[in-house]
Amino acid sequence: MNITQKLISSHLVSGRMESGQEIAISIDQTLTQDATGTMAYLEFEAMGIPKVKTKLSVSYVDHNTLQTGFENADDHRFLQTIAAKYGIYFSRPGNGICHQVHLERFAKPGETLLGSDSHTPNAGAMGMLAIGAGGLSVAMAMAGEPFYLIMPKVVRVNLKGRLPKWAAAKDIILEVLRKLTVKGGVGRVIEYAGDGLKYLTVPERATITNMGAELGATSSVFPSDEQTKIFLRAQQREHDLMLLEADIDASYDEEITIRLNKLEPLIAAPSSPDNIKAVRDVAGVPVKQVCIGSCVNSSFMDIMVVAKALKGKKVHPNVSLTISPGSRQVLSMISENGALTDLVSAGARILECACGPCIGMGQAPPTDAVSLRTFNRNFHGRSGTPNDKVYLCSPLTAAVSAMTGVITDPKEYLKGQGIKVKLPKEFIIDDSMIVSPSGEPENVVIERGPNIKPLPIRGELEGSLKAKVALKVADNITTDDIMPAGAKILSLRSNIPAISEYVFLRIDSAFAGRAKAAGQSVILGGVNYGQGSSREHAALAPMYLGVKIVLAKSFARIHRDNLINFGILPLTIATDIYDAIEQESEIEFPTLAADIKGSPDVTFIDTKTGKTYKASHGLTERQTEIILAGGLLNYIKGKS
Ligand code: MIC
Ligand code: SF4
Repeated sequence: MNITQKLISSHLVSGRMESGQEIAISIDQTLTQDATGTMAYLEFEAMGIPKVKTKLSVSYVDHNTLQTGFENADDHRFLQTIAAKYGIYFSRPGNGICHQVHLERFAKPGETLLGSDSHTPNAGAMGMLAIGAGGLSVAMAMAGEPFYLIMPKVVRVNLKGRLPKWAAAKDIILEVLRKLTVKGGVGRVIEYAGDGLKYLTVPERATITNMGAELGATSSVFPSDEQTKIFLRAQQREHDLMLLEADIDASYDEEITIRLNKLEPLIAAPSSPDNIKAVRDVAGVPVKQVCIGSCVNSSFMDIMVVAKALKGKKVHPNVSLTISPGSRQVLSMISENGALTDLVSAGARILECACGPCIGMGQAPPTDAVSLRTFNRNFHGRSGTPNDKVYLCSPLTAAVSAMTGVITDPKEYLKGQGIKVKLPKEFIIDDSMIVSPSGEPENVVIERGPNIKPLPIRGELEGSLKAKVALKVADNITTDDIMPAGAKILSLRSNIPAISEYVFLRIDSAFAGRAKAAGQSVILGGVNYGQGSSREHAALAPMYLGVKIVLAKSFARIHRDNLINFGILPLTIATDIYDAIEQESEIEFPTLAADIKGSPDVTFIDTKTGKTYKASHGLTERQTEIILAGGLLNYIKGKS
């Protein structure tokens, strides 16, 4: 067996391990972050279970840390008190970004992790099966229910040889993105193998598994080996080690090879993580902002590379350089070893250990300016500036460009040399900002601010439906397009009526009003609809506005699950149907519920032309029942 098969078979609850089949796996650990967490815990609370049933559940606060009003601060209190009551560890704001902290302190080889954040596969760096999902799926896992997914295909990525000094783990994943694109990982787990593995430390591996999310992959995984042992030992967690490797005769569905010694510094140009170019091909482009950090490149080693590059030098006067260390552990280490002073002396602006600019919480770049970021996503407008020009690259490329003021190839700048940082023998261990669950849960009072509104729930699926296409969109629509984040909107994550006003804001600011007025509507999408984040708000808020069905050429995995969980029917259509239907077309589904029950296709009619079309629902039996019930919560209630 390969590693993925080993991890799945040791957690298999139901189904056959054949790609394309629905399987259910047991979940050992869960993680949530604050932007998805409030909903996930409201959902968990509604299930009426006294304590989480997982081996470990952790609630992080890292997204909404600006606190421009009372909303976020209230949410943090809610999260802390509900964690204390239900047996969940609480990582306080300031302790770091969920994926970085989880890797440092909790990830465990051989186990499964379900997180309400799309970059949860970060922990796959340590031989874990780590999957991102919507908050409701995570709430179900906390309630002890298995997680349902389609048995993925397994892609073996052979890493051969050793990275040159000027290239980094980020360049490896950018190369994978160049080869596979943002939809190349859909329905797949990306499993890393080859002789190049032995040189890659766990934090470097995490850079690679983290951005597997940008491939649309179900997860990404590395073996648990000598490097895992070294990392766990340095984190004083060697007792968590379990070695896990693929069998020598393991088979894979697909295979690609990357020769690490041939890799050069790469960069994702605006505005998609798969718009990959060689850094030398865009060298010389003026840069006004450089942001280092985010869950993909904020480890101690990442920040040390930057500090070493900047030591004794200055940031270019036209560049604003920000640094967000991934965790309090990273910040403590760079302050103790003096690297923080080097960064500050060079002119870096030090931000808190949080997602920050990655999710548009401050540091929106100037108009028409290039922003160079070590992050994982550069979707249009995500930075907070309309028509932004965000490039994604390695910390080394970012650091040298911050000094020159133009995009700069580190190989060139360092004259064929590089900057490598070794994994420390010991990390500073201080878990005092991780609060353990209360020993007296019955005495914990859950604090709820006025921003926390109850979860809207829809009724059963309509027997028939006539509705207008409220919006027609192109391929690769992201959940940032559907439900934008950023400083203004993110604080409303616990308030669906309020946040729903912003649905599709950047694509069509009249959408929310139009959909609400229509009462019921349909969205027409292209390929890979809903790629990107796991935010279930991208399903919940449209559902609140009356969206009943999304017709698209194809869907991203997490978003499709979220649509089903909240009772919006995802239907797949052929390109000619997409072309034939317009925004404002009125379409009728005369036998909607009956079609779902009895056939793989749903019939619908364009009322203007009278033409009849077929769309396929691809729902499993379980999903069919959920959709008929009007969503997962109704379905569970109906069963109990
Ligand atoms: C993101 O990177 O888009 C986020 C913000 O971390 C999301 C979660 C969210 O929207 O709260 C994700 O990746 O799942
Ligand atoms: Fe936070 Fe950005 Fe990572 Fe999402 S991608 S978890 S916003 S740092």
